[in-house]
Amino acid sequence: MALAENELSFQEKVDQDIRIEPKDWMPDAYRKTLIRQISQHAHSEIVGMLPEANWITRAPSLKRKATLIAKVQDEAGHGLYLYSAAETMGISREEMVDQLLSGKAKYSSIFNYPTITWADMGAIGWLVDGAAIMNQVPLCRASYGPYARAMVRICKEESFHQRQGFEILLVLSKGSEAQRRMCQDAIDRWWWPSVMMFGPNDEASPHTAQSMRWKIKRFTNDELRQRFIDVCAEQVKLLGMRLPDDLLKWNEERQHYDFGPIDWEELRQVISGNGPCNKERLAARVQAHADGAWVREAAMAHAGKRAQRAAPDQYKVA
Ligand code: BYC
Repeated sequence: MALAENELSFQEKVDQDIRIEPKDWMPDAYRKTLIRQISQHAHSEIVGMLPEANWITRAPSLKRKATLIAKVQDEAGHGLYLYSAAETMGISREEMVDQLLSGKAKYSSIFNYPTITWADMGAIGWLVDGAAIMNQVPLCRASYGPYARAMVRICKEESFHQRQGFEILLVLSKGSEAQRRMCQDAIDRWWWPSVMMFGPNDEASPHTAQSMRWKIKRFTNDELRQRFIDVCAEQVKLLGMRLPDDLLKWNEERQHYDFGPIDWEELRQVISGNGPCNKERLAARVQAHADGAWVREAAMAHAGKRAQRAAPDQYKVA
């Protein structure tokens, strides 16, 4: 009975757009859903550094190198805000990292594709960050306070990344024949994986309906995907390029672009570990974690010394 009352008043708060904060009562399933979504998102930011880091040493100019380094650093920051937001729900950072490194936790499918040419840095910025923004701006209004607040800063930085990526493609699109080909090839390879980033279609999505009731999600996967396609179908014209979809066509009646069928089997394969780079990405994270062990140990030793110095005399160890 007490639980039902709690749940009722929780849902009332959500319905009235009153933010839920860490010390407030919340249903266990709400907590679990948020830990799942926020930690998956954090892992995506961390794994998302890998495909781009691949181009830091090969960026075509010092300016491009500096901007790419800054972008990759931003992604690390996003991962840290998100791990912190998830920690407010009672899970530790170590547990989340363990889940990633053991292959138990998911991260976004998109980061299991290879970055083959410099144009891929542009396509990732324009399409992948573009899809991320479309998905994440509504999360700034998510019902859970620490998540929503983390998303505000993340979205500002992602917008900058998106423009930076578009500008890379714009320069290539005005370049030589070979540069134009490279630009189109990157768009061809990144388009469908970006469309899939929004997740399964609404009928096949197990979490959307409940997450909408809890106002974690404000729009469904398909609604956000459609908005993304509508925006990109116009922006690609500015590049003088095309999206690789022969069925893409403005539908006057729907006031949206129609688009071709999505290869859901490809998404399923990539999510279940069989994408082109899944094994490589996980191996790189496992190696990075092992290489960083001495830093964690040094930080713990330093923190221990500081705590001892700050402790009253009677607690000090000789
Ligand atoms: N990849 O019922 P659904 C970024 C999973 S951007 C892998 O729709 P939900 C970045 C889903 O987790 C990318 N897995 O679930 C950008 C669930 O599995 P579990 C990260 C996916 O949670 C640029 C199952 O499929 N952004 O980081 O309601 C540069 C059923 O799906 C994918 C976020 O994470 C996928 N594409 O909706 C650097 C944003 N799609 O958990 C970095 C926050 C679905 O039952 N997250 N799955 O085993 C969200 O908005 C939602 O979690 C999703 C999925 C829309 C992704």
